[in-house]
Amino acid sequence: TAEVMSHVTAHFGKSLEECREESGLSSDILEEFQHFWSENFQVVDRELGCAIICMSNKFALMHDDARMHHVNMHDYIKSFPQGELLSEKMVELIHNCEKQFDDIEDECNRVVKVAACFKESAKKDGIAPEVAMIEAVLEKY
Ligand code: BOM
Repeated sequence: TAEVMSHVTAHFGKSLEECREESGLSSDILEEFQHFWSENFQVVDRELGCAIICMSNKFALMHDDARMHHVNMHDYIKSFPQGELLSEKMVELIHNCEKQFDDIEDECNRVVKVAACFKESAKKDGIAPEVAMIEAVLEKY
């Protein structure tokens, strides 16, 4: 659900600042991670892909090849309130996106494509949060 996704995003997004330098993601591109879900934010920059890899590594959500770790992602999402309502769906959406971009060799470029696909799939499924929903739960993490 969008509500659960707002919690996951709020928590995951807290790791952005730790990853900014090594990923080269400037604040001009993405100031705060919750804007990822904004209608007018375009998920296109390679540096965002690098940042998502760095952030995922803080929680062991990826394998060494920058593909999703299914079990750890499932457990991570389940750790949020009502997370069991979202975990299977989210793993499925991300995995379907990974399959579409499997041929891209550069990991940062591949991950940003997967993330853009995930954002669109989540919107179609009605599980994309509004930025305001994320801001409402930021203080919990
Ligand atoms: O093959 C790459 C797998 C990683 C994909 C991660 C896509 C989602 C990243 C951007 C959105 C984040 C929102 C919530 C937290 C997800 C863990």
